[in-house]
Amino acid sequence: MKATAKAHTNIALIKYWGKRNEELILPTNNSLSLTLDGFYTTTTVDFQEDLKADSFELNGIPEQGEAYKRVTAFLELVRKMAGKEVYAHVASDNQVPTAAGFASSASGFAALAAAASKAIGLDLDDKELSRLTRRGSGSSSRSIYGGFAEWQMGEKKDGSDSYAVPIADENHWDIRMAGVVLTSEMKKISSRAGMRRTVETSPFYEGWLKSIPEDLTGIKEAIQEKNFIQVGEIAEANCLKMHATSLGAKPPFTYWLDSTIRVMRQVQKMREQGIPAYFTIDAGPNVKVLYLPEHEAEVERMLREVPGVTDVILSKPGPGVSYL
Ligand code: 2P0
Repeated sequence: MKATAKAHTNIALIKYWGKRNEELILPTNNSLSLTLDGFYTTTTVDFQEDLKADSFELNGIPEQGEAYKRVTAFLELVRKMAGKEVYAHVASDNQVPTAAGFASSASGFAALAAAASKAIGLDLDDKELSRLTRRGSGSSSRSIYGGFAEWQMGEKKDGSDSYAVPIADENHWDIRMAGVVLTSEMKKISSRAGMRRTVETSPFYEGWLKSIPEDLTGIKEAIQEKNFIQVGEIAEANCLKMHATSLGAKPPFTYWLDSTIRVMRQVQKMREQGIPAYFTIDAGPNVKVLYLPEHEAEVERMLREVPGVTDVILSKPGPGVSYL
């Protein structure tokens, strides 16, 4: 009863920012992301009849705190699904620079869901796997697929229609993303807490939600047509709207640093110089920049000259979940 799976992280171009059900992790809107090559988690799950409890090792180090709790709570769901009372050794190897603001929970839970479900004898298809991994972390539902994927929020109370679907795989279009590292400090407000406060208190939240359907239609059309400017304009505006909701929260907050704004300005300067590039920012200060391969050298050079930038990590579209 042992299996190993590998999943890559993803970055949302249309953001997930709020839940309608916290326990089932059901979102308030559809989101759409790009899965990235190079940043992934490989996880082995080994269920053994003689174990008295689960154990979790991350990059060779045994984990006991919050990370362990989330893993074991997730394994509990898998056990219930399979109708088996058996514990597991879980070993994860994380090739995700979390300091760069690349979410490791997306690749982490997608790899765990795939390995655990296979090891315990459940034979899940991609849709079922996406629905399961969603319970670990919402954004991981999109990491089941390579390239572009959309997490459909669904309508049902039990979450049975809330899972991701593929939009275009990693071979559809060679679009690039640079992760711009500004700080490796842990953020003060987790994305979970930040989205909760925003949903509960921000008067801008309603406007954010209203604007999503048009962004989704536009970006899906642009992805199919490989219209880079349309993808970039929609993604950048969607990110700014998400961050605007937090400024309206009570108490207000922002994930941005002064250097975050400097990078945003530098991306605008690239466009003024004829280089099509657009930014997106998640629940943290670091910035991701979308660009095309022919502009890679110039984009990297211009990002590295911004004061406060400590590293720039370049990536291509990556594949969906796989078994090793
Ligand atoms: C996203 N983020 O769509 C958005 C944009 C952050 C900003 O998904 O509570 O770690 O585990 O479901 O998936 C981060 O939230 O949250 C996130 P949970 P998750 O990528």
